[in-house]
Amino acid sequence: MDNKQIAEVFNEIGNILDIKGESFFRVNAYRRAALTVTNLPYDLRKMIDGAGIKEKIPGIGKDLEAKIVEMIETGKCSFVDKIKVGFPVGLLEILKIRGIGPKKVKLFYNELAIKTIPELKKAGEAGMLRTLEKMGEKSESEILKAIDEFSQFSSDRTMINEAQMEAERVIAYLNEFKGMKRIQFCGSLRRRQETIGDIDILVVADGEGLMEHFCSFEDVINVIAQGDTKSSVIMASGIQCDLRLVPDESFGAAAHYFTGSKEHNIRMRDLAKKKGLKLNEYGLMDGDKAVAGKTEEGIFKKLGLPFIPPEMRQNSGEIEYGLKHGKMPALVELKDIRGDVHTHSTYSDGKKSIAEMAKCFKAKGYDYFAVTDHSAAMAVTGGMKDADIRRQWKEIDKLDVGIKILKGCEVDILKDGTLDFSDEILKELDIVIISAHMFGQLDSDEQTKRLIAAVENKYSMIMGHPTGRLVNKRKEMDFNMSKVIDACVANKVALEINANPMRLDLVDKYLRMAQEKGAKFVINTDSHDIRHTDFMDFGVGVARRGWLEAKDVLNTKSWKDMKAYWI
Ligand code: DGT
Ligand code: CA
Ligand code: CA
Ligand code: ZN
Repeated sequence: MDNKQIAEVFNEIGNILDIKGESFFRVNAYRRAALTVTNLPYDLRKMIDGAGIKEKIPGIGKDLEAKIVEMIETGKCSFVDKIKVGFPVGLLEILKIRGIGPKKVKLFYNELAIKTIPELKKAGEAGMLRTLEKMGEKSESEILKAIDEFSQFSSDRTMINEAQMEAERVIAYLNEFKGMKRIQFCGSLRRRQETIGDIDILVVADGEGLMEHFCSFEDVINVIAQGDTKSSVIMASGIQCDLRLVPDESFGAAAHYFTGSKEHNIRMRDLAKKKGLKLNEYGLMDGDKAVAGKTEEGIFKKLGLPFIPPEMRQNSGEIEYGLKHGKMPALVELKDIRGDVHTHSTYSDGKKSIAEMAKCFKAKGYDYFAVTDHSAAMAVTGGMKDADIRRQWKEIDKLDVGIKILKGCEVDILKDGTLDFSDEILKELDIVIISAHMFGQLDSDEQTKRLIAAVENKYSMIMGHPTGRLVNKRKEMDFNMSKVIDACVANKVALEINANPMRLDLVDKYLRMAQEKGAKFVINTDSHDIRHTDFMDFGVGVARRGWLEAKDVLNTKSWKDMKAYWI
């Protein structure tokens, strides 16, 4: 088990004990341990020896340490198995529903014998939840809504950053195989889709022993199939990984086929057919003879197409575009990005000081970055009041770290569309991001009006994570996107592509809509810690899926040129 899985077990123990009514201290010890393990900067698996964990971890006593060692050595935790005996595990599922904590789970179980989500739904629909203590019609209908949301989102698709990390680990391991010649990950991961069903890896190698090597990777917990040219495994993280071994002369054809999307492949096959050829994963065939297949470029070329970047392969007009223009748009690349203008510091809910963030962005080679902490309405984040942000300006003025630090804020859009800082503050700022974090439930008309009012504020510069959706967790707010984009264009408010894998907001379909309307964009990581600063690449991937070029993205420019958009 890795750190994340160990933390999950500790959380699960905390939840079970909590529902069972154990003392706060005992419950909390496990929850805190989960948090500690999650935040460890090293892999616990590398830290154990015969005597236990090599380094003392604050807050982890003998008992918890023994559990960690057991989990790493056996992949199991006998304590959690023990307390699960006779415990209705459906209760843990109910806990995953937004707004339901252990207290409510206990209440529903004790009063109505509810053990599963379907039972909870039935009770809600029958109007039985509202009869319970501290519940009412409103909380009942909110629970029903949350159940709906949950069933819609309880997908087994993995977030792109987790899939990427896993793919990199597998690829590093495969590279240890001595006959390895070429490796390429394909599928939805190469197309930079926001969520990934499974990881597809393609290799060219002297194949003897390759599949044994792959299937004996320490992270593999289940081998679904092991063949000579194809194997499928389940990793400890739960992600499936498919490996295919192909001959070098078919590598391009296979890479194209397994990159997909399926819809793109089907159109490409039709195109080949019209030319009297056959396209499959072995090559572009004229009868028995391959006329292309070693490279993807070769296949596209023979079909009269320029190289189509993987992110565009969605059969959403890319083939028609290529045939018509003979070249594809020059999509924005990570190396075009010159700064990150949505970041947080300890002035609100960021984990690092401005100086630490500055050092990190400087090391990335950026020309500038903006500190954009939350405004006061986001009290849960320790949002800033006037005095706080003025204090922040003084600190920024004093810092001399060799990178331009822009004074900014992520100001909340209040319910009526006004902003959560006065004009006196806003007019002093280099970067004003307007974000809706609250009132996501307004109806579409009211929400549209509210957002447009905020966009029309003369100090607004960037609309942060415009839809508010959270990947696999929360759907987007209900509003008229087309009208809001029109307002952004008219008022010169750039649209953010929030690169945090949890958000990835806006996504391709809106980006293309907005680009057509003449909007400008900014790709930001919304970093709350150093490790988030690497999310930029995921944002760039989404921008490329939306066909954006460097000229559409303001933070590919120098600060001087970027600023000109708002003047
Ligand atoms: P995922 O894994 O659900 O996130 O999405 P993909 O696109 O990675 O799909 P996957 O892993 O099932 O298959 C990888 C690629 O293989 C897919 O993008 C296109 C190709 N492929 C799979 N099945 C078919 C098929 O029935 N017809 C065609 N033309 N291509 C297919
Ligand atoms: Ca896949
Ligand atoms: Ca697959
Ligand atoms: Zn933010």
